Amino acid sequence: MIQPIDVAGVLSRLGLAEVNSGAWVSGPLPVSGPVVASNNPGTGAPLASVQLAGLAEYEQVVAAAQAAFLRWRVLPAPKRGEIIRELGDALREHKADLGALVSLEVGKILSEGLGEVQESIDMADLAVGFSRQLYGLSMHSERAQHRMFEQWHPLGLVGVITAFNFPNAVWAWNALVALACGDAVIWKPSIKAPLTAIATHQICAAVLDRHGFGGVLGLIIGADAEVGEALIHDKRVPLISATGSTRMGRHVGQVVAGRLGRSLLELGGNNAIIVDNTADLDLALRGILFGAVGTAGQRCTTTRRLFLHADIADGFTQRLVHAYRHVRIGDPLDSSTLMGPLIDEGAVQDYERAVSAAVAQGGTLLVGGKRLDRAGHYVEPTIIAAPHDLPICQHETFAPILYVSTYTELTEAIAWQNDVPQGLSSSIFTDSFRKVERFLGPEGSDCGIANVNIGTSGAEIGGAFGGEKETGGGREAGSDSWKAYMRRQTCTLNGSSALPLAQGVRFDL
Ligand code: UN1
Repeated sequence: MIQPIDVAGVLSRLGLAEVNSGAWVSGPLPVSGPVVASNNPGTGAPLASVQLAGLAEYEQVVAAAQAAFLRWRVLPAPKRGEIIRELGDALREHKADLGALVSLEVGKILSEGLGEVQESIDMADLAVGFSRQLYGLSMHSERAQHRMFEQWHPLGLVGVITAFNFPNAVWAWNALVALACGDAVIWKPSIKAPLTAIATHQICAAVLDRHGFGGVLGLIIGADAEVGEALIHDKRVPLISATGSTRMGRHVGQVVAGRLGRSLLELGGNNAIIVDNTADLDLALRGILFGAVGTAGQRCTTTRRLFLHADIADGFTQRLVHAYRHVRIGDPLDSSTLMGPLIDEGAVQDYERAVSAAVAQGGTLLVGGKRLDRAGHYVEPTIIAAPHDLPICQHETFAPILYVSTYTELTEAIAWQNDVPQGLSSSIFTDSFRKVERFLGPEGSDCGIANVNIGTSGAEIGGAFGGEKETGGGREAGSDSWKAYMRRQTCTLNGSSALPLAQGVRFDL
């Protein structure tokens, strides 16, 4: 069923004009860069445009953030939390329109567009909780009548670089926690999803403005080579949190390390599912479909590799191929669609190149493999039977391509799953407790995320999110990820009338 969506209504209710500024503090700043359209990847038609910001506007955004930070950092954290609660309410109020905009701008199906905004709302709730739980440890001093403890202070300006595929939630993972921690945030979104960023910024900046803290959120949309480089080189920005490709993250990490800044990197994944011969195969089928086909394969957590136990491999592969043939591809706003388009023509070409390379290297195409002959950037979800060591299986292609191999020993499957440069997400389907234990133990999955009887994608925000190796090592969202956005201070207080030195050192005149 196509549900007619009033695109003009969505855009206008979200405060978007035909041409929008690429630089924002409380409101839009005047800009003079080139005007770039944001296209609906499902049709190729432009939704609205953004006029790009340059270095002069970047300086204005930084200056506003610096000034606002000085006041924001001294507002007690629970009071900051009260304002973040209002941010969550504002996102709730605009969830329907913002979710539709996510679908319109990046092509994910509406239920996922809405789910993404829900993820941001959940982050607001979590950040409100954090605002009362920025706990430091206290230690027993080795010296009499001395007291030691750690406390956490706001860090400063946080640069948040986000990718097109989660144009709303990844900002929220970072920004809402950073705000609870007392930081100011400068957001540089992907140039492929600027409208979602502008809409999100306006909703949230209005709340902060109402409380006199407009400048703590800044938005800068411009060329990577210009404003992106300025941001990562900027010593006034102690933390850069970047989500995107490993290539981008390696550059960001090196530049930020070069100025001894802090970076939080959430980069490429190459996630695998192991389906054991003890698995509930119906569950596995559904988990793989969502993991590999959902979001048209454009999540960093997308399932890209599948290891099937030899006992079940043939029959299960047939079922999977059958299911792939029935995936409804089309308009992401049609409620019966399961898979929308890729983001742009470049992504379709990457998909085509990966399919050809896999076949040239010895893989066998089982289903899919072609772009669809229609407007927009649609491709078929694809399964390729591939020996686990095919060179292409080492790479993340941001598209719905699944490489399938067969194993006989779990040890072998775990070794294969770990034998890639990336280390984000992993999962096993099995009803055997012992196999679960092997998968989750120190000799098991080497990823930041390890799941049992659910797929690799769709993580909840309560756990720390991120991965090892070339995934970059950063952790965002839940657990104690907030610590990345603060500076830690160890304090030793002497309440005695003596001055004993630690480690028994004597230094008497
Ligand atoms: C991403 O693709 O960058 O776990 C993030 C998931 C989502 C987040 C994905 N909650 O799939």
